[in-house]
Amino acid sequence: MNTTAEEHATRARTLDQIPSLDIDPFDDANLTDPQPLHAQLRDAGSMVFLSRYGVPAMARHAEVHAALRDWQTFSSAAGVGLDDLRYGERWRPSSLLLEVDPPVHEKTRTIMNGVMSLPAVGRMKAAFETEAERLADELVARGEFDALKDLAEPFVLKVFPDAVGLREDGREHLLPWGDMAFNSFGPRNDRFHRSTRTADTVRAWIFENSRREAISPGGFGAAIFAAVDAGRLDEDEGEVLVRSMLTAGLDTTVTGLGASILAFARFPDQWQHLFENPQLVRPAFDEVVRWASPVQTFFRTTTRETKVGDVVVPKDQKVLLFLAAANWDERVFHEPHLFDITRRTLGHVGFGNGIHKCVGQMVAKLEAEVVFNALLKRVKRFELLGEPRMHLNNTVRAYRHMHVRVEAR
Ligand code: OVM
Repeated sequence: MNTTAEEHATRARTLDQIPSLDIDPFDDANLTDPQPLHAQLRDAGSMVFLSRYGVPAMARHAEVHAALRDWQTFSSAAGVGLDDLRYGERWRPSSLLLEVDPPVHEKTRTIMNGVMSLPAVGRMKAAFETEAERLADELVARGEFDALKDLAEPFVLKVFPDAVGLREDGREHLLPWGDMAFNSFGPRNDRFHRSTRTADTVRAWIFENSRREAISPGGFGAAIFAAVDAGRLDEDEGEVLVRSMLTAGLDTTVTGLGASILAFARFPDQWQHLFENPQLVRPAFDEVVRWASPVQTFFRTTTRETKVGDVVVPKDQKVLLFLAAANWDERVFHEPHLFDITRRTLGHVGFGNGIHKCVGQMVAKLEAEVVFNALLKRVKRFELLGEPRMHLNNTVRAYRHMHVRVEAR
C-alpha cells in the first residue's frame, strides 16, 4: 500500500498532540519504585510528553535503542542531562567522552578504548581477585553482612581507584562526587542541591587527584598521560579523561554489584544454576545490568527536526530516554521482571548503545566476575534480612544498605 506525502502529513503528530503525563520521574516515589511508571510510559506510546519538564520521553526498547544509535540526530554535545550545556552555567566542566559528539568524541574514545582494552583490563585481574577473595573469606565467615557497606563499596573503592593509580587517602570523596554528577543529569531538585552542598571540597580533591603528579605508574591513569606524552592529547584533556573514570566508574559498579546480590537473593535458583554452570558468570552479570539498569535514564538533544514513529520532534529538543524501561520492554524481553541468567540479553541498553556505549564495561565485568567467583566457592544461598535501603539519585538506581545472611557451602 502506498501512502502519499499528504496522508503522511495528516498522520504526523506534533508534541502537543501526543499523550502527556503530569508526573515527575525524579520524585522520591518514582525513583523508589520506578517500574509502574515505566510500564505506564511504555503503554502510552512510542513517545510521551512530560509536562513538568517540557520534554518528550521514550520508554520502549525499539525507540530508545534507535535513538542511542543515531548520534547524528540525538546528540550528546548539549549534555546528557536535562540542562542544555550550551546555555547557562555548568555544574562541572564538560566530559570529553560523554558530552561530545564526533569528531571530538572519536579522538578521546579511541584513546580510552586503548586505555581500558581487554588486555589492559586483564592485567588487573590478579589484584581484583586478591581483594574479592579476601572480602569473601571475611564476610562468609561472619555469616551476616551488608552487601553494600561491607562488600560492594569497599571492593569497588579498593580495586578501581588502585587500577586508575589513585592515592589511598581521600577516597571517601569518590562516591559523593559520583552522586553529585549523576544527580546533575536530572532536574535541579532538592536531591541535587543536597548532594552538592559539599561540592567545593569534593571537587577540589577530584581535580587535584586527576593530575599527572597524583597518579601512580602502571594503571589506567598513567596510560592516559602516556597518550599525552605521545602527543595525542593536551595535558588538561588527559586530566579530564582521568576525571571521567572517577565520575563514571564507582557508583555504577557499586550499584551493579549490589543489584547482583539482590538478584541472586531473590532468585536463588539462578545462583544454583550459576554454580553448576560457571561459564555463565559473564552472561549473568550482563543480565544483572539488564534487570537492574544501574543507569536508569539519560537525555539526548535533537540536532534537527526528526520523527519518532509518527511524532515530529523539533530541532534542539531535549528528549528523555528511559534505559531501565527499555530493558523491561516485554516486546523484546520475555517476562522482563524475571532475572534469568540464561536469557538472551543481546540489545539491552543497560550499558547504553552506539558510539557512547560504556567504555569501562570490561572493568565492570571483571569486577563482577571475580566477586561472583569468590562467592560461588563459598556461598550456597543468600537470604535478604529485611528490604534493601536505597540511596535515591536522579540517574543511578543506587542502594545504601542491603543486609544479607549467607549459607556457607
Ligand atoms: C564522564 C561521565 C560521567 C558520568 C557518567 C558517564 C555513564 C560518563 O565524565 O565522562 O557515563
